[in-house]
Amino acid sequence: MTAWMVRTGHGPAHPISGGRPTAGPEGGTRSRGRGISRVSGALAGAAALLTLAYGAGVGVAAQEPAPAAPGGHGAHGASAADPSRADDVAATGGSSWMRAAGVFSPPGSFVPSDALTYDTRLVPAGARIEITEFTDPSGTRVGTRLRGLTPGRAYGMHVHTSPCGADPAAAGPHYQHRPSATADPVNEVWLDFRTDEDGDGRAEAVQDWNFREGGARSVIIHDRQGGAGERAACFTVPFGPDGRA
Ligand SMILES: [Cu+2]
Repeated sequence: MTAWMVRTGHGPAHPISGGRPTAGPEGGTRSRGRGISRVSGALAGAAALLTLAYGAGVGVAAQEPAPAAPGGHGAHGASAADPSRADDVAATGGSSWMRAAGVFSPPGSFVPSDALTYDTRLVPAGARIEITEFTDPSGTRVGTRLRGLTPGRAYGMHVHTSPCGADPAAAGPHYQHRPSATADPVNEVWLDFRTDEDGDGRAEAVQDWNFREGGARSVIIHDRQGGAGERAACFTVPFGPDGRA
């Protein structure tokens, strides 16, 4: 709990909670009317783009080889280079959709994986992770689904800055929207979850900002919830404003 809401920087005191900041052209003047209708038009265009992006995402997914069926713990997939990975990326206009899936194994395993477990009591070899990212000009939505972890246990998870390595520290610190600012779920992406009786869990985080290109490259699963904890596992994910890194 020590790192919860810790302020590490010395910038202006933004309110931590309170939802989305009132960004936009309204400023001090209360001019409505035309501005609003222009915004509405833009929103309608964005909605059309979202529809296109979703359609494109389905199309890309349909062309991919089917990922290994969930539930087959311990079984390896059939694809060539990295059997744990099945990424789908679709981008249209200002929005994009990305999915990455992995099967955890310890560093140095015979079959290399982008999903590494450093503590097999908490994240057993063969446990599975899926990360989805949807991004458009209004923000970013990151979701995760996990299978085969310890049943009935609380885990912490965040987006980190660097790809995973054999050393748990390789993934670097938390990704922060405002660098060196507050360590909290508004300025960072927190995906804390609790597993059910089968060891499965899920979480979702919605932000009103987008990742910087190449700035967010992994998720870390921690042994406890909140802003800190031991690094139990890591999954390298190509987060990005356009779903690629
Ligand atoms: Cu973390």
